[in-house]
Amino acid sequence: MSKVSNGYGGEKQQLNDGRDSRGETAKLGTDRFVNNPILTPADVKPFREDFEVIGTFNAGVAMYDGETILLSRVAERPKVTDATIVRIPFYDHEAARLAIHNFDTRQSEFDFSDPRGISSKSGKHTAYLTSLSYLRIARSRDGIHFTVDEKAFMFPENEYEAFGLEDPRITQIGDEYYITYTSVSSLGVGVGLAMTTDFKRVQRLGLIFPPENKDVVIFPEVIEGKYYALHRPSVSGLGNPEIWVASSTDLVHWGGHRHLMGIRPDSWDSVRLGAGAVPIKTEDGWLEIYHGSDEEGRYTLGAVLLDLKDPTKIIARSDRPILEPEADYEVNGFYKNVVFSCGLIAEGDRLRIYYGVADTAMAGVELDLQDVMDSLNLQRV
Ligand code: MAN
Repeated sequence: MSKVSNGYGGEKQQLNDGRDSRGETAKLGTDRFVNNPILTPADVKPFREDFEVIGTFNAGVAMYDGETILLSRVAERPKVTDATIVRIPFYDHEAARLAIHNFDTRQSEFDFSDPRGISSKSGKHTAYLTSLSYLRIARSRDGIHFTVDEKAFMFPENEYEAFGLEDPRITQIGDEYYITYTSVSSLGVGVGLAMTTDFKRVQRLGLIFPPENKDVVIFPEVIEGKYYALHRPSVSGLGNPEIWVASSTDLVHWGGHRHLMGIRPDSWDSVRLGAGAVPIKTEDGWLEIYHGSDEEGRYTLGAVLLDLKDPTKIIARSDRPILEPEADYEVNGFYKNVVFSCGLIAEGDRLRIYYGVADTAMAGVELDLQDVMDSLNLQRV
């Protein structure tokens, strides 16, 4: 039996069947923080008075100066009084300011059924997002209670970010923290790279993956002379949204693309996949916590183990999820049934996984590394 929790789980939260995460019938993912959700829209002051915060979720995670940093995706939208109007915020790069488009929902040209975006009825292609996301820091001494910075850390400032910055991952390499983030605009969904050394100032290093791509995580060290990253081209037509791997010698130019892993029919990861947390190094391989979704659009976390010297090789992949939407705050929210991790902290044999819930808030769960390793199917890949 591994070491006991260092307090994040507290008196364990029990779900549904009341099983204890350490009991005989224990299943993964029941050791959620008792304070969940640990960061909610009510904790974040809108960046403008006429806006409201609808989500603070999918945060990148780092330890800096003794603090846990959650670099949260904050989604805001203009307040509305007339329910027939949808107001779309975006960054107008030519005018270098925020602008708002008003849409009358009684108009027939667009489909408003997905709360996340407006699509053209003909092509089912997303035309606008209903909120603007940017990145804001929440800091904590104990990893549970967070204080949100007054101002944004990264706000849209170029044409590739006109519809927002989303779902950051933070990779520490030496004293430098590299941030990959989804860069969204009418030109498509690509991936930007930025770097900080102090979580005060940040330098943008440009778009590293053009549209359509997202869910990029960079490995935290050079492997046999190269940097590696997982990425997720969002193919349309042929192929599926699955996880690929690429390498680089400078973190900016990526090549050597290989398909890493695919969806599995009739499974919890049957429709789309994406890398989640930054991979962690274990004795047995690089452990990656990824997300998969199914036909119902339910997002669940799984694990995959990659070769230490060649992360293009899969050693094992979990058959069953390590965390699935079950708690009320995971099931209900802006976009229902989502657990989505962009970062974790590994402390000895415990993993403190932070994850976005229902595209609304942030939560945390502690898992034994051994339980996650046990969930991997070491025979069949
Ligand atoms: C999907 C969802 C949204 C996100 C857009 C653009 O629709 O993941 O949350 O805003 O893609 O990335």
